[in-house]
Amino acid sequence: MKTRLWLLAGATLAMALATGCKPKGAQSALSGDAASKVYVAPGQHDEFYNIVSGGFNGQMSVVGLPSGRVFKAILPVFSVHPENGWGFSEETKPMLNTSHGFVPWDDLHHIAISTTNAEHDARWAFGNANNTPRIARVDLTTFKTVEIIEIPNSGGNHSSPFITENTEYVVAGTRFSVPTGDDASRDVPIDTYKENFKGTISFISVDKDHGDMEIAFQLEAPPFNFDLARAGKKKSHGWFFFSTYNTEMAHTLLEVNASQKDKDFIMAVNWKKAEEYIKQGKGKKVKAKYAHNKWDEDTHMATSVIKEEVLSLDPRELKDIIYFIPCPKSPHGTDTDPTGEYIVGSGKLAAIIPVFSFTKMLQAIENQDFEGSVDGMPVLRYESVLHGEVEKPGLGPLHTEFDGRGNAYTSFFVSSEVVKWNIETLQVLDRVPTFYSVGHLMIPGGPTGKPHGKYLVAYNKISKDRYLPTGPELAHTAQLYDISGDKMQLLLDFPTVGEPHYAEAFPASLIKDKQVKFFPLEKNKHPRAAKGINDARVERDGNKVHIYMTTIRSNFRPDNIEGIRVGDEVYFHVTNLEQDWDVPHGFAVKGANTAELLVMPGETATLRWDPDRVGVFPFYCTDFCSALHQEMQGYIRVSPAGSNVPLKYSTGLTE
Ligand code: K7E
Ligand code: CUA
Repeated sequence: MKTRLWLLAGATLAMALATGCKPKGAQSALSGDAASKVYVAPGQHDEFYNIVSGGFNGQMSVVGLPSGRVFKAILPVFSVHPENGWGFSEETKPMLNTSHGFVPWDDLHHIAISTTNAEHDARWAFGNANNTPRIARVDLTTFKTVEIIEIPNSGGNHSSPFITENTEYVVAGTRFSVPTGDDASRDVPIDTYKENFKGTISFISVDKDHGDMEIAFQLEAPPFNFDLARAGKKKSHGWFFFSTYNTEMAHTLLEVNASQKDKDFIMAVNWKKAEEYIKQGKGKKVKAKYAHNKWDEDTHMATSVIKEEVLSLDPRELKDIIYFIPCPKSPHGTDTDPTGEYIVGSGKLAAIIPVFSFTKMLQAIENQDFEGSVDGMPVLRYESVLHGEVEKPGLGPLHTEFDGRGNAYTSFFVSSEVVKWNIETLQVLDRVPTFYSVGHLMIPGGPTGKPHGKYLVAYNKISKDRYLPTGPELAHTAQLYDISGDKMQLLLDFPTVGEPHYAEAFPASLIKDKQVKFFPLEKNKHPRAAKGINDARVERDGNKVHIYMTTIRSNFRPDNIEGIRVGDEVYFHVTNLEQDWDVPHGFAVKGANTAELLVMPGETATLRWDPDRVGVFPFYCTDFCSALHQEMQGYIRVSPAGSNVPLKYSTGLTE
């Protein structure tokens, strides 16, 4: 009977988890002065840049706060983008290379903005690929993805990318444990999970000056699911905290089998200790195949290198790297407060929010106050590490952000609300409904040591009735709250692009005067650049034809091309000669099986075109670049295979 009751309760909870509860009074939550607080007058700029993950669109978007205006709906990262040729041009294809070959899509959940001394410096935005594990780095002076590194020995790169306080490392924890190392390509039965599967945590170093990433080391870990993470900061600098679920180590029907235990763990990692072991030569190199792709802003090209090994540390042998903190129950987010003292666990199925104390954790380690071990790694006693529990906070806690004034804000998926509570006293101070089923929260600077506690954005999973409907799929949604006073106040709903999970925002002043306006032509080292109209030409090399083409308002050179044959591989190498801000030219040719190119001033980009039939094909500029944009066009003539029509090209010579 007990079991049946439990099952029933389980089913109700499961239903609530799946659908969310709908808060009452959906329409009446807005107060009178809200509009003026989000109004940014025409010609004025927003106070914050908000970089938002696109979830299953594999991209990021760039939003202004408080207005909610979208500046860049799509910043391609792990997906192709026909609008500008990302993943279609010859130069960008290597960015999407992996050990599995070209992978033109992924699922991007988390953004990490680079920090120095635990404050945003906003040089780079990092994003994770969940499905085929990768981490990308976006340069925030060009808003372009400049590096992608694949993560080997990982499956479901969800606990990623989270960064240390000086961006020493970006971490990547595997969500799915998998056979790793030499076993990675072994044919093992799934029900040998406990023996053959492993978790891994990758620490990826980031070059202080240029941002270049390398996998510094991987930690082996038990075959749990690693969900989210946060670095320690300030007093807890040198530590990292990972939430885990499925410490039951189930491999099927996790919905039930991974919800058995009363507590899972937050895994505390002493990465400074790991560094010491590496210095002592205690890491071992293991086989691991992964791609490392970099963009070069001088050649305007990406290169992809396949690497073959990583440095691995086994914390079962190397003591004092890993400790487990018991955490109720199937925690999703784990977040560290701005002082670095408090570690908040959000158990999706827990009725309380546990807050752990870093000081107490160190004490418990020192006193060997353990209640057990996992594979020889100590499990600390819950009560010894606990600062306290927030009582009756809500249902289904997911993520916590901080305002820098001693308050925490936790999202509740099931009860669809944001709850504000005091970190010291653990008292609930305020709660507001979200519409509906909130996932991540975002306060500008919220995960850093210096939050700008003025606004909070709730990224909601379901928008239901909030917008005009658009068929079976409705807009995803964000909601902006004013959190500057005692009570939170809803200011604005705005629809979002893709399915946002996490986002980070920082003061616009950090980067707005550092934007690259154009690429200097004299620095263009692209081997097929045409750096002036006199360099424009066409060359044949067997069946390959290279067209060195220039663009400037408002013509292509050359714009008449003849002597191309069916079966040729034609490469349009388009150099944009403009040296001014915001004058891209587009290039599109009829029948191309790829996309257009959108070439920035001073840049060279290449489109491959395989003419499959005889005829004359127009090409044209796609970006309305001047009053004579519509005149920016040309023709390419394709003759039969084997024809002896001579190669000929011109601009304006035949009139
Ligand atoms: Cu959506 Cu961060 Cu993937 Cu929670 S995760 S919501
Ligand atoms: Cu160039 Cu339109």
